[in-house]
Amino acid sequence: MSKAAAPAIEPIGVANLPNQRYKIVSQKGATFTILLAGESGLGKTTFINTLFQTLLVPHEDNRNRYNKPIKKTVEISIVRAELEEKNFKIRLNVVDTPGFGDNVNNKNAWQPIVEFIDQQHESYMKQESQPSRNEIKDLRVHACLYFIRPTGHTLKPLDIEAMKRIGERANLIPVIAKADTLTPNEMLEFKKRIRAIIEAQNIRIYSPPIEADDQAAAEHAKQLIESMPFAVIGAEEEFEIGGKMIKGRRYPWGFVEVENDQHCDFRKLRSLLLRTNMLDLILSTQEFHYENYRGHKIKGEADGDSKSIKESNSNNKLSENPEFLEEERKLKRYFAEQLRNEDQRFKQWKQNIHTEKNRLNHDLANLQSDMKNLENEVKTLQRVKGYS
Ligand SMILES: Nc1nc2c(ncn2[C@@H]2O[C@H](COP(=O)(O)OP(=O)(O)OP(=O)(O)O)[C@@H](O)[C@H]2O)c(=O)[nH]1
Ligand SMILES: [Mg+2]
Repeated sequence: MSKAAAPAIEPIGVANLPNQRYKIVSQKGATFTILLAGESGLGKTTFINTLFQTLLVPHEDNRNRYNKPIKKTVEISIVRAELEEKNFKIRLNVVDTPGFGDNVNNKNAWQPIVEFIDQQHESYMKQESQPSRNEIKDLRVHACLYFIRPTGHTLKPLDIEAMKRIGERANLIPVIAKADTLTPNEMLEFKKRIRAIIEAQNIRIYSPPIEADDQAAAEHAKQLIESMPFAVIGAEEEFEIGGKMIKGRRYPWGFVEVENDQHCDFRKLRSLLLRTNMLDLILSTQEFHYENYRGHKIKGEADGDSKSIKESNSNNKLSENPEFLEEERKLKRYFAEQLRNEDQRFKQWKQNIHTEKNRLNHDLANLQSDMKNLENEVKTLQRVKGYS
């Protein structure tokens, strides 16, 4: 965790915040937390440095920074800064996470991120129920930027799963990384495909509200919605072009500018995060995602423990699983067959006993008849010998 001072060189627009639609005027300002998620090496750390280059993460030595590769993020790290413009203060937290993709099995790579989001809701809920609530530490995630690899094809199952889970818990903002690696047409097609998947898979993403009574704001919101998922370029280097220092990436075929709307959506995303929608992101986190978590938690506690709820959910899911249903059918068939065999065996046994009984009865009758004959013989002999 590091703390960075904020030497504001040029205003980034937080002074506009009190004019945003919710117009919360607060002496204390606001706390705003952004979390970065997605595969490893997509430029998450670079992006955040690009977004706040002059404000948030000053590099120890810029000359070295540009010569050596950026270090891989290996653990969740939180960078904090205070921004202040025209007396409006923002306590900013940026949560950088290690990208997934290095493991052989990435199945649950999103787990630490989801846990982090839940833990922050949990911690806020606990602090809220304390008698003194002056010093609440709030790290609830207001915006999660999810970085998508610019393949130009489709979303990976891992992305779909991760985005689903994050979208249920926080304001999810999908971002296409390294936009400079796709042509404008490829980018348009890729965006269309991603939007279709997001809709088909019911992934909940953040959508800027459209203000009916403010036409300019409504127009801007529409533009933002149409641009999603935002295509971004991260670059920490500045080049002198026409006497101006411009942030971008230089290639043998040309120069791509971070802040050029023809090249990428960086400016739109920055506007959404820091100018036009910061307060909406904060309030929707409080009113929707946090309340949702709190509601589930309280309901879970009232119904027993949350584990038993999870278990019953997973049981319900099991009974809908086709593999499980097939297995169940097989077992039923096996038991029915066993029952039929046993029944047959019992009938045969009963039949055998019946036959045996008949045989014994028959033998008994024979013995009785033999006995009768012998008795008669004895009587005849006694008569002959004159005993009677
Ligand atoms: N072409 C291109 N390269 C980029 C862009 N952004 C970052 N990179 C490069 O991609 C590499 C990885 O960038 P990082 O910012 O470390 O990526 P990360 O997502 O933080 O990676 P992890 O920390 O491993 O999760 C670096 O060499 C960057 O210079 C971009 O917009 N376009
Ligand atoms: Mg990183």
